[in-house]
Amino acid sequence: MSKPEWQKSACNICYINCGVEMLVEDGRITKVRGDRENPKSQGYICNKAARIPYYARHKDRLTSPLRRRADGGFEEIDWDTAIGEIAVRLRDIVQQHGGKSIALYGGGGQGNHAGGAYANAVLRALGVRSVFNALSQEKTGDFWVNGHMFGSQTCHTAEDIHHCDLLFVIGANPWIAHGFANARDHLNQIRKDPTRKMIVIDPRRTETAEMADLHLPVRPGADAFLLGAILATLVRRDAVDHDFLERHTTGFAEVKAALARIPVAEWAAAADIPPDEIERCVDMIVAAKAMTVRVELGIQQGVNSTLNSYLEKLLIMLTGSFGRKGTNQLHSWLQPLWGNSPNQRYAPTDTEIIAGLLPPNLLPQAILNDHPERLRGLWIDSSNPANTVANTAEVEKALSALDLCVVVDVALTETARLAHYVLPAASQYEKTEFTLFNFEFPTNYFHVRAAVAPPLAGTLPEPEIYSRLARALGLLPGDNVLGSLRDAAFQSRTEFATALRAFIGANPQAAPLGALILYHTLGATLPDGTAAAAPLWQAAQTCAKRDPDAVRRALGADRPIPDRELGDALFDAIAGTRSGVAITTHSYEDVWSLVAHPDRKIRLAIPAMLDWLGGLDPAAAAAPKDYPFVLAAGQRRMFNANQIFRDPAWRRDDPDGALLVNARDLEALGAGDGEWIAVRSPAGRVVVRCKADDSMRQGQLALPHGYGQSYPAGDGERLTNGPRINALTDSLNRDPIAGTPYHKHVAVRLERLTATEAAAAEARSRRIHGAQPEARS
Ligand SMILES: Nc1nc2c(c(=O)[nH]1)N[C@H]1C(S)=C(S)[C@@H](COP(=O)(O)OP(=O)(O)OC[C@H]3O[C@@H](n4cnc5c(=O)[nH]c(N)nc54)[C@H](O)[C@@H]3O)O[C@H]1N2
Ligand SMILES: Nc1nc2c(c(=O)[nH]1)N[C@H]1C(S)=C(S)[C@@H](COP(=O)(O)OP(=O)(O)OC[C@H]3O[C@@H](n4cnc5c(=O)[nH]c(N)nc54)[C@H](O)[C@@H]3O)O[C@H]1N2
Ligand code: SF4
Ligand SMILES: [Mo]
Repeated sequence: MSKPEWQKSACNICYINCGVEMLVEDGRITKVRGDRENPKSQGYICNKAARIPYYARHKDRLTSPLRRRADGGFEEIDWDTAIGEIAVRLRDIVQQHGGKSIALYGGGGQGNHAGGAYANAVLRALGVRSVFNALSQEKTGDFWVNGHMFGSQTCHTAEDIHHCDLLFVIGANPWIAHGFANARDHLNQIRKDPTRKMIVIDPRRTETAEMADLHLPVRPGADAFLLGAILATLVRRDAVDHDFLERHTTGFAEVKAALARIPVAEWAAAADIPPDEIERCVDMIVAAKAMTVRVELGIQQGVNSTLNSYLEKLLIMLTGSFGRKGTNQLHSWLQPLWGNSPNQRYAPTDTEIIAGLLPPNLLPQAILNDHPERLRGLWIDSSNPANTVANTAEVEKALSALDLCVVVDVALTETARLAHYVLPAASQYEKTEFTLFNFEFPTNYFHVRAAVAPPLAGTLPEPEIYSRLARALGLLPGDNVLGSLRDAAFQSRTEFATALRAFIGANPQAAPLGALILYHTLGATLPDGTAAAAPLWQAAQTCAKRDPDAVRRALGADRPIPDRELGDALFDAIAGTRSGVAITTHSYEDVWSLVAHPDRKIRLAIPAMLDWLGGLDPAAAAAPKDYPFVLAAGQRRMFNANQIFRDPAWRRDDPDGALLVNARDLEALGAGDGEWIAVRSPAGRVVVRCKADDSMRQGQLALPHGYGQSYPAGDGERLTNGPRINALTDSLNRDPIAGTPYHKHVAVRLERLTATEAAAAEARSRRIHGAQPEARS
């Protein structure tokens, strides 16, 4: 027995990645607490972090590569066989159909982006260019708008919530879902301080709305009308920041003309918000000295997603709530998490590629289409699309139609069960990890985590998986070649840089494999076994060149660091610190240097958006008669966390993932609180337990995100825990520009069950939850 030890890491449960310390006993994580030395989260954690041991070890952890047999079952095979066979099949597909017929899906989840760098490297070297990712299930409409307004899709807004005196929350529930660091502390501080206010736009009286000074319970899907009415009122009252607009933007006149045409009373009615509440909202905006706008899925996965993102940005800009203390900002990047791909299209589905990514809503079509470049191979890493992409039945059909589907995951997921090969990864606490979710301004942070426990037997960290694949494909040079680069790395960073330049110059075909080359060379010199962080060396050089003063300020060095050493100094700080480190500290005025348009001016008028706004029809806000309820398919709750936890025992409440429904709606159906009920949409049907909840508007329902995993019950049979919500969603219910799903707006009806079906649902629930949780130590 080794001595129990507290070790530093980060929480992998949501994209805030709070710093944590973990007690590790005999190679197992047994306790988790906040890390006070983490400069971003400063000891903060929420209720979910304590449950990390349920992610780290459970009955569905994979411990051997699996190969699908002809009868549909799996057999365990060794790593060499798996990698060798996969390499041959990948080569075959590339030779017959080209790299375009293969795509990467995922490449990282809430806590892990290290593997994505390696997956991308190998697949790019094979000629693969297409990447599907969860970001295009939520944020690509926002990225599209940012591309137009700021000049690059990688310009991304941050929030200075610390210092705002008005927090304007639209379609987000930070008390539960976070979305910004230390969310509950900030919300509490704002509530307690009479000089600071909060407005919330959300159909539901959420935990966050409860704390607000003004809650606008918008009709589901009618945000564009409400935001349009608010903006039009600002313009009519001439309550815009003319000085800001003049100095920093172009196109206000066109925007003003478009907003002036909005029939405010009619749009307020469409949004179901009384006009005097809109006036009150505008009064609060006008009174604020520094407003920060915070948005999330409520509008990004809501009707008119891309337009909503545009209106949100207009609200920021027209009020001059940008580039000052307490307002919205742009932030720096160590390494952008997504790309900039204006005007690129993806041929098989004729879709716009935004931020270099393809929308999962188009995945089934990309596979099943009769297009010459249709997808035949899919490499899935850190994602469970069989549960998280619209229209489960169609996704399953598409995945099953592939010539080759490989899944890299820590767990036997619903997606893995459809793959030809499943490769078991070490968990995020058994290897080096980091995320590129670094969205802070004025000070931005980066955190490289070292392993706190050894890899579970049979698993490999992603850099090892992709190294073996690259070797089997004949892509990665051998140690005879890499050895001399490694020697140079042990001499000095400067010698390494020179040697690497010479090597890539002589071997240009190795350039796409940069991440792997760095891992096997520079990586060997890094502390605490963090070799997997080596690709960040290049990112650190670029970041230091782009923002030298901000990097110097962040490093706070006691000696002046010359430009030529700054990238290395930044990299050493990142690789050498276990609690995370500040990478850039800007002044507020610096925000203009982060705008990508050469004149640093923000473009307010986007013709496609103004056309969309002008064509909005208030009559469209009503629900169809056959499916009279609007379902928010995918609510964040105290105990859900994407597809990260499989063991149902991790939850402290809401074991069945209940359907939230207003008590009056339930009464009208003649159904009782807690009863099992069916939710039906044109795409499918799920049986759920309903829960009367008067925070819900009448006519709106909510099902949780993050359920629907199958897991062995006490008797060993696999049972599905809670709703697979995407059985109800339709891939066509999506944004016309970004292809992002309108998951917050799924038209459904409710059907009462027969006594037999209800009893079966109840019995199944008992079997799932009656199972003894595994021992955790
Ligand atoms: N507990 C928990 N936290 C999480 C996650 C998790 O799974 N569980 N997942 C993480 C991830 S990946 C993400 S992207 C974020 C998402 O974080 P959020 O977007 O904040 O969370 P949601 O609950 O999905 O949706 C936010 C709100 O949208 C509201 N909404 C529904 N329809 C509409 C509408 O028509 N208009 C408006 N204005 N609002 C509407 C809902 O009532 C809800 O309160 O959460 C992150 N944090
Ligand atoms: N209807 C509906 N659908 C939704 C949403 C919704 O609100 N409603 N939300 C959408 C949103 S915002 C998001 S972000 C997506 C999330 O959906 P996905 O992109 O599918 O991501 P996760 O659910 O986070 O799944 C992460 C996977 O990574 C695996 N994993 C964990 N650690 C590791 C590791 O170290 N290595 C590897 N290789 N794998 C690992 C986990 O086992 C899990 O299978 O879902 C989207 N889908
Ligand atoms: S806010 Fe997110 S990262 Fe922080 S402890 Fe909670 S789940 Fe983990
Ligand atoms: Mo997300």
